[in-house]
Amino acid sequence: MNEFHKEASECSMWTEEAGRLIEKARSLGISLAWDRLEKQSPQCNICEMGLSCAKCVMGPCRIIPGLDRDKGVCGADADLTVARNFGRFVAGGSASHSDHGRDLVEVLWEIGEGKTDAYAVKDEAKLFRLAEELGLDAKGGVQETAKRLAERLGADFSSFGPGLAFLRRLPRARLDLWNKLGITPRGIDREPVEMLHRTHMGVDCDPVSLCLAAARVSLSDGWGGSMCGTEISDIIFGTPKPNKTKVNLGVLRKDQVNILVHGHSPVVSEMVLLAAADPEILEKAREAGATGINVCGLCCTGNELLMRRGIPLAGNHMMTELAVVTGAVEAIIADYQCIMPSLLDVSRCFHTKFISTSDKGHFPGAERFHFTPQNARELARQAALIAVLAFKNRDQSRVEIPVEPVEILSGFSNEAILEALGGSPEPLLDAVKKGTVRGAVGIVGCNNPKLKQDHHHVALAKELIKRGILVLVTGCATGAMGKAGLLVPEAADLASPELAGLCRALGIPPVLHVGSCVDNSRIIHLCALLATALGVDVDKLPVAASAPEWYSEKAAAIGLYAVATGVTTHLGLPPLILGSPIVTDLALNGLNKAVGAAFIVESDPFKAAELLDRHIAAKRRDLGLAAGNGKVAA
Ligand code: MSK
Repeated sequence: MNEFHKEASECSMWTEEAGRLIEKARSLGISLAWDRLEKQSPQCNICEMGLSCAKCVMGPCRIIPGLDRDKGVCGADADLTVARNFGRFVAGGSASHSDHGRDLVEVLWEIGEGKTDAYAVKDEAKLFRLAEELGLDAKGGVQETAKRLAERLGADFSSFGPGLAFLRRLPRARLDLWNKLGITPRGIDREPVEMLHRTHMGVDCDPVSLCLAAARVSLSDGWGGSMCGTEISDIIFGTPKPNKTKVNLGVLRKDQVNILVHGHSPVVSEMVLLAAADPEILEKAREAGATGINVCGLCCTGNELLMRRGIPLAGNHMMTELAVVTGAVEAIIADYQCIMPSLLDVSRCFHTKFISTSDKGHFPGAERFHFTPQNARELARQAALIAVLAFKNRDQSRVEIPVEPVEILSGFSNEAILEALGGSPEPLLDAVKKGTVRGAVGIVGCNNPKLKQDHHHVALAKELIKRGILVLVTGCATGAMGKAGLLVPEAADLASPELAGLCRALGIPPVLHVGSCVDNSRIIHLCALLATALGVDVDKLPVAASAPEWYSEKAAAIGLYAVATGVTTHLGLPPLILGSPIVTDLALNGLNKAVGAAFIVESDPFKAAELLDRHIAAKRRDLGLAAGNGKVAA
């Protein structure tokens, strides 16, 4: 055991299930993310500060203020270099979410055109509701309305459309503020492209202007691409309703063909689910010696299936390599985003087949299928058959499934939350006014090998519910909360007496699973609904967001669109901006003056809970509400 591993073990860097499999991987000589992090350490602190620039070949430059290297070759100083880098970082995250949203718009359009028999509209009521909300003619049939809606939302990707359709969901005051600041997003594709242009050498040289443009980019994601992804996924695959399922690696079956769907989009995974239930393929699985086919999820593709179908979630981001190390996985069927390239290497150490399905996501060495709405059914069958054949090569003596699964309750779409509350936001607002619910925090995002695994998510959530603050959870935070037993109604025992009473009356957990990465759009939509019902702007609400273990460009985009929408956001790790006093001050303070919300950076989850509690207490005071019960911040 080397020093890094020793230290990590001593302070329990990993969850119990991870620890056992890390030992197994190490004994097999398999390199995991933690090992690679160690080899990369110490990481370059110039890059960590956001002060390196490789955007042209006069460089690369490293800005080291005070060491006579305070400007790059082009003359960019620390503030400009950091702002340019941050702008591109946010553009990367926004483009990823929005391109995912585009895929859903295109599938809806194919349905509308009658060009696919693999996909159909499952939630017709939501289709018509959304069409009406957006002012479309919804008097035609399902197919015609699907096409109209797809074309309307498709226009939002262009610069020449009528303006982002979902902006009408915002309180007027927020929209006026964005217009005043010049950050109202104009087109879903336009904003990230413009950011790439602005950050080319010799375009936007003002760090503040670049940061405001980054906010506009992120808003094109939250109120554009991501919201399209969420809403259309609901229409095509069904709006989630509360359902019971299970999480952790214990959901893998020793006696069955295990298929893990990984990535973000429900488009492929829903077809895999159908293929796994095909009697012909099930028969082939039995012939191979298995008792059935077990489809489970990883990361946000997992969250999509969990929310809508109750499909078990095998693991979050930092569990993906370890899922293969169980030796029980026949195939990983991957779409895009957050899929570590190392999964190919780990899969090669076992009998696991790695199947890529997106024309955008190439993984050298993978079995490669290019799914389209036309061939999706057939390719999903072929992928399932590959998994079935791989079962014959499984060495059962190498299988180690380290834990028993844990039950969770999932499926809390906004529709489901409002239905549980009687159909309108009023009962939730009443509970907030009375202090039964002191406020709400959305805990979102990833795992990061730099942090003690899952600990920051779980500790923060426990502290918040104890203080009477409802928690909404998305993305990879879900696996952490589920494993800790926070996603079942019984977790009410850990909440303040008032919040516990409400949860027991409604039969819901104090930590509600609301979806995948793109489904953070549900949270900002709910905030807008509550603010409108209360007659205030979003920044006046006793709410906040947190990404305690984030790692990705997408998480930065989510954090920034939350803040720009008026939701103060905690980060467990700082973005790569600390090399710029201007950008750092803007993120932590200046944005408060501009948009009424800012970032809080705090790596200790207990201190973070205290800070978020104080923020919520202040918002309650400003609204003239009593402090509310639970452990109240001074
Ligand atoms: S998958 S962006 S690790 S939440 Fe959405 Fe998880 Fe973060 Fe990827």
